[in-house]
Amino acid sequence: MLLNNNHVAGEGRAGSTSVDRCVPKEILFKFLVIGDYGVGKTAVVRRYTDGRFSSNYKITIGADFSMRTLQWDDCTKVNLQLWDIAGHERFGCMTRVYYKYAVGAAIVFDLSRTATFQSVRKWLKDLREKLSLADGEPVPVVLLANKCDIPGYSVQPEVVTRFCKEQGIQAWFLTSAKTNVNIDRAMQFLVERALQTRHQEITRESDAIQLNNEYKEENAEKVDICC
Ligand SMILES: Nc1nc2c(ncn2[C@@H]2O[C@H](COP(=O)(O)OP(=O)(O)OP(=O)(O)O)[C@@H](O)[C@H]2O)c(=O)[nH]1
Ligand SMILES: [Mg+2]
Repeated sequence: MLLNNNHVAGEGRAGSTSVDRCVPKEILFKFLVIGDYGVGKTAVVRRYTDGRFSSNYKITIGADFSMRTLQWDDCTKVNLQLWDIAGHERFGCMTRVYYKYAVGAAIVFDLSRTATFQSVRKWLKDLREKLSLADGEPVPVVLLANKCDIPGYSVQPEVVTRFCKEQGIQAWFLTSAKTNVNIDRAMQFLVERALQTRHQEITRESDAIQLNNEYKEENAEKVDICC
């Protein structure tokens, strides 16, 4: 699927008319999908990766992963690896292993079960304790308030917004895996954030290499050649 290019300002595009000048790149992002059992993580991943929904609940054991490839812009292909982590407590001890190398996370809660919103704090804490980016910064997180198709939910939007602000969660979306509401938007947001972070890291690394080279050149001049 070709996503809207407007969403990737500054991400290595050589300009809208200079397709021939861009360097084609293929990026792999590992994203986590976490949250309490039964909130709809598997349903969200399935909706996003193969456009289907099933109302049968089949508990996830350990973790599953699915892929989706996005032709992000003329130069960039993004391969998304979505890790659907079991929400049941008995699998909690394995999360450190599953979190490794992830560069983004979607935390899901079920709007029809308030307790699953209260658990978001616990999932976020677990995530931040066990995972950070190479530079030590926290990974981008998006919050999915799922099952918005079920009427009469009691979690108030302003409460979620305040919570996200307090906790440094970049965005949240009302979603429904069942009726396909905002699943693509939420994942697109996470890809944008991951691309921005990657871009900043590359810029920092190339600055460091340049500084290092300048330092070497400076010192090379100072070396006395004897004999
Ligand atoms: N109405 C409605 N039901 C949903 C939605 N998303 C998931 N469900 C249902 O909720 C139940 C649990 O969904 P799962 O995706 O299996 O939940 P999970 O978070 O993966 O659960 P674990 O694997 O145990 O951690 C299933 O019966 C789904 O059909 C939704 O957006 N709306
Ligand atoms: Mg599951």
